[in-house]
Amino acid sequence: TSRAARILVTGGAGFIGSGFVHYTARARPEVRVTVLDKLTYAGSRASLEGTGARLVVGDVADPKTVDALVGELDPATDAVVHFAAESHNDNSLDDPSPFVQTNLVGTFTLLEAVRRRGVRLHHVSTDEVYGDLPLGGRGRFTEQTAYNPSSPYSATKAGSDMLVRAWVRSFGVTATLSNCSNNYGPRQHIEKFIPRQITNLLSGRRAKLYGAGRNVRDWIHVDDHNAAVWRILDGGRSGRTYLIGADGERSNLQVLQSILSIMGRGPDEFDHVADRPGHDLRYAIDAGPLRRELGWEPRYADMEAGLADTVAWYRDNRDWWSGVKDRVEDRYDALGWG
Ligand code: NAD
Ligand code: TDX
Repeated sequence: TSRAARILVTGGAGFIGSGFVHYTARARPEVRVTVLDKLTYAGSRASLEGTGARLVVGDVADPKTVDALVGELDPATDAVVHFAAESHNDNSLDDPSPFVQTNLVGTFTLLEAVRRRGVRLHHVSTDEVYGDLPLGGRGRFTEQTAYNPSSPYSATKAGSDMLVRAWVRSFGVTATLSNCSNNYGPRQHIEKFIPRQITNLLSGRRAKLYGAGRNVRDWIHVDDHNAAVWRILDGGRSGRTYLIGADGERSNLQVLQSILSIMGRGPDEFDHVADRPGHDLRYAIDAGPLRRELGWEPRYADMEAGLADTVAWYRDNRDWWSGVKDRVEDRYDALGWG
């Protein structure tokens, strides 16, 4: 009998990576999971509680650590799923340096390890590599859309995607890529839009909307994203890019008003604050090929229900976030926007 497949999950103590580990524990209990995570401000051991995953604290840009962990994997059955990144646009405008180091040098380091060891890689990326779309339009991003990133964050993610594609073509590395729209759900760091507003309201602060709130994001529940990643691991073709999105376009103002309503507040109980410099206007994903070729469908069709679950999670898990709340808000106060 063949032994259970193993996966190495980089960034598995962060928001989406820990969601992936929880999802795997539920849906693929036979898979053995090792997490490689540096436990930056964005990662936490608590996010892996109850999953049975093994956590190795280390840097994806450290070749010795990465080569040893990739070397444990069997090229015939196992894979690396690469979530580790610096992920917050606002932070990248304040100090881009860790973005270049982790997103570019880290992805390079991992690519060299999978190249040496012949192990398959799945690279997790973002729709922000395509830049933004005009407000009010109907166009959507496809795999053919030209890369046009706006921020230091999205530029380093775009560069990491290009490295993966080049390693496939130049060195024959086996790798798939996915570019997903904005995720929401449990265990998202409270610097991000949705959990920031929820925890502001839970801690006696006011919600904060950048500019007029007309910018549009295409929201997807984190479990739908991770179900799609598993579809790609199972059936994706090497060298291909799959766009992941759940037709969840909403303006920031709409999302905020849903949160206010779920939490029993009035629709005007928020502050307009200074806008993010270079703020992308609109993102929208055409996930047709993923649906047709790999048979993926989102389960959280109703964002209101997903948001209500998310509000409940932050209400029930104050210990997970309350210790860092003051620091996150002090940082926003110092930034000059937000
Ligand atoms: P996150 O910031 O919540 O988590 C990132 C994790 O990576 C943290 O646990 C952190 O400790 C770890 N990490 C950072 N630097 C590291 C390093 N040098 N070595 C090892 N670990 C390191 O991010 P997230 O929102 O969960 O995003 C995960 C991935 O998904 C990223 O690649 C991001 O670009 C991508 N993505 C995110 C979204 C979204 O809406 N959040 C959408 C599409 C794609
Ligand atoms: O307090 C806020 N008020 C506000 O109006 C914050 C933190 C954000 N916003 C706005 C900015 C964006 O238009 O909300 C929108 C979402 O902001 P973020 O949560 O910072 O996400 P975004 O910049 O869209 O990027 C996210 O989606 C794509 C993730 O952080 C990225 O990692 C992912 O690649």
